[in-house]
Amino acid sequence: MPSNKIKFSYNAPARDVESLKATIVSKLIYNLCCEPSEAKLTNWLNAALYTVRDLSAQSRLHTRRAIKHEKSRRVYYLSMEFLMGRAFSNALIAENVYEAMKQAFTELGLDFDAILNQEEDPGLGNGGLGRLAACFLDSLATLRIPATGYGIRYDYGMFKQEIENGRQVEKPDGWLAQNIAWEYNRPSKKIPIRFGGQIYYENNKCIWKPSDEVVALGYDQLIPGYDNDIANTLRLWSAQSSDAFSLNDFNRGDYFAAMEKQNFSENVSRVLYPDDSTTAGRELRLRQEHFLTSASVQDILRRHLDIFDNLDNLADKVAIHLNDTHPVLAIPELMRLLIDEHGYEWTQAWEMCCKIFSYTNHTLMSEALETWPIEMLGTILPRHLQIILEINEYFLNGLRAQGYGEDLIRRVSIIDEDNGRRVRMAWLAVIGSYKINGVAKIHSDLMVKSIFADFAKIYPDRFTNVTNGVTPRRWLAIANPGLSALIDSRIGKGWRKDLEELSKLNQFVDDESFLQDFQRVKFANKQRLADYIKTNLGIEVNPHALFDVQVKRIHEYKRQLLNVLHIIYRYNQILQNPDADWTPRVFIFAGKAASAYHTAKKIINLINDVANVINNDGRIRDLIKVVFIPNYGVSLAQIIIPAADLSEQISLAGTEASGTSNMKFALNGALTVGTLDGANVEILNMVGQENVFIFGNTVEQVEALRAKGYSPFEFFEKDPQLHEIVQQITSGRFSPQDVMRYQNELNLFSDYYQVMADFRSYVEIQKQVDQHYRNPQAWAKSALINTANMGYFSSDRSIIDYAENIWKVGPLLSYDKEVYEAENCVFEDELPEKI
Ligand code: 26V
Repeated sequence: MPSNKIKFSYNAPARDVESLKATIVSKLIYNLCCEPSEAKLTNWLNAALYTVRDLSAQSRLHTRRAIKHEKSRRVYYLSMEFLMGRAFSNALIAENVYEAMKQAFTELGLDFDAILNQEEDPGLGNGGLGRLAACFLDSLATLRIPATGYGIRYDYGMFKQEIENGRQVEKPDGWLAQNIAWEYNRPSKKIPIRFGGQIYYENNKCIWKPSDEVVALGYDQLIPGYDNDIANTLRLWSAQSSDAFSLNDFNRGDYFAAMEKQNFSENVSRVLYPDDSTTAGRELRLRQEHFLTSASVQDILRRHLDIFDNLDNLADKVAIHLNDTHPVLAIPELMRLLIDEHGYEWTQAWEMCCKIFSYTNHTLMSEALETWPIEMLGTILPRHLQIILEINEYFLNGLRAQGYGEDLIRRVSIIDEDNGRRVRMAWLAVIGSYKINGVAKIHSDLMVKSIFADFAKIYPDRFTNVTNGVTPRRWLAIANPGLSALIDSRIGKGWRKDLEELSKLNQFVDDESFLQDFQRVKFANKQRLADYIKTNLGIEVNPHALFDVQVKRIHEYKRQLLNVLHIIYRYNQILQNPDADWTPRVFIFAGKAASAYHTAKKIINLINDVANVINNDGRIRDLIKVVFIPNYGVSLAQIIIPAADLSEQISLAGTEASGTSNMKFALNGALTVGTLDGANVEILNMVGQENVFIFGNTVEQVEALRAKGYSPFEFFEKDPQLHEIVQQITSGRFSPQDVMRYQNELNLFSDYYQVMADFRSYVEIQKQVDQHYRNPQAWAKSALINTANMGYFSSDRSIIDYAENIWKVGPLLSYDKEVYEAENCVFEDELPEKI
């Protein structure tokens, strides 16, 4: 039968240099309405972003069609944080137009690197957890797995860090002002989010009458897969006040009341919360968590109903992943929607939920485990609290029926009755998820022995491990073009998609000419960082010195303090013994402290004070330089990590769940000095003990010390050099203008993270580091062995593990228009008779 649908065609975006040039200029004129001769670098960046975005948009079209055609099971990754880094360079690499775009700009007479550097990082995360989410999105798209990330489009991300007189100063990060041309505003994706009010019953049915409503607006970013025709989306929600709820005030003529309400509702997506305990229990944070989860779960159901007639097969088609407990309210929210809005019975709804959710735990530290006062939850989300209580009752009754005792029941109840009745979000996550994983082997083992010990007895099959990984595209291909080119020239380009291919480099570990090339690349990266330091801080560092790097959030458990103690030790030793054969070192730090985390900020102050004294002490003759690089973030990491010789991973054993910078450093040929903590343990297994410097107490030793009553004094007393260092710090040797500065503030004398206990073994291992570095060939060999054996730590491997063992999802087939048309699918390039 002849179709009277309207056929259309569209122009596929071109990729050759000539076309790219023309497209960029067209975008500049037609999308940005900008005169080329007057365009600023940011205008050019945006024009180029529009250009490459079109390429990803085409992949997105194909992906959507493939999903509809295949009716695939899909992954939804819910996270309060995504640290995406720059979009431009990543998209260029993924779409395979990096070189062509560079050439296009060169021919236009513009400095390509300067344009790349115009893009600011969206800092929508605190640290490892948010960056992991970004690496996972990259891997999901590259592995062709249909997935959507959901998060919040905070107006203000992580603050900008400045250092004034050695102290951290926080400045707001208004990243939206840059108006980056990468996202799509989706005005049609408005979702109502309700808060407060009352619940009551009518005919045995619970009715929630909320008192507030905000609207969640969706903003999409495309996540292009590397070298394929797939693009997934990251949808970030922004709050807008709801007309429905402010209309009353307007109608009453109370303009200011209406505006006040508007401000209040829009506050929900205003600012990212810091990962410290000072904000624990803040109401706005709870509202944010509900905002993210309610918008996302409603959107997930809408997407499902776009393809299927009803929700009966939801659990077959949807896997929702909870990145830590922050999005756990998605569980009661799905229950609410299934029961109140879609008419499912309670037990039927619960059965579905228990097949849909999975949860990753990212920390064992008790202060990071979220709990909410029951009254607060009941005031803000009365219906959700009621559902949580029903879940709890159902769960506990089940345990009683199985004969579990009241002691255990008290411990595993979602409601903590001992601390003023609080809702334990991690317990809810475990009870509502079919799989729970830790992020490195040691962490997953400790998880089931410590915080989840009771649950591991109840649900022995739920707990598993998925060791973290990092994306080779950003952390090697983009961050380290020199090393990438060298690797390509010897083993080809396949490692970008299969990082295990790096093991082919093992054949060169004794190849002198290769090692020389490898060293040359490292030196160039060190030079690049030295230039950055010179330009931005005015400090001259010697690129021939050993670059000893610790970059990560500033936290007591990560023990930047231990690093400082070693620097002071070295300083004292050089002064006492100036003519010994010292290995020159540049100690590089970067990282932010939560703005209310007093001790962490003191540590930054100490690093800068020590830097000031040592860098200006002529007797040291450049044998030590200490540099604190402000405002650490993804883009800075891309400059620092490839330049490192030594990677400091020195957390107290049992405290760092995994770490991911440890993987990025080793991948870029740095040797690790580290404790047996997190993924360090697995790195050791991969590279062998000759190529990593392990020191310090093990988890068992840490626990034993704590059990017998740990005292740092024992360690000062038996170690005069340590004693002297502590004396120097506390008596103002590094803060002569303010001698009291470090008297009580560093917790040196309580020392919860056992810095003093590991000091001696740290100093001893650092001597081995010096010795190894003195033999450049041996060092280069170790460094290459590190790079060659990091294949396991690709986030592609992590995602394959999640996909196969947790989510049970597979890759999309290739888009094939002819196949679709032959099957008479609805995705022909034609319009329906009526839109
Ligand atoms: C805690 C909190 C507390 C309440 C306010 C908001 C907030 C936001 C973040 C956090 C920290 C979550 C834990 C976390 O970031 N863990 C890190 O996860 C990395 C990825 O798995 C892992 O490599 C690090 O070892 C682990 O510290």
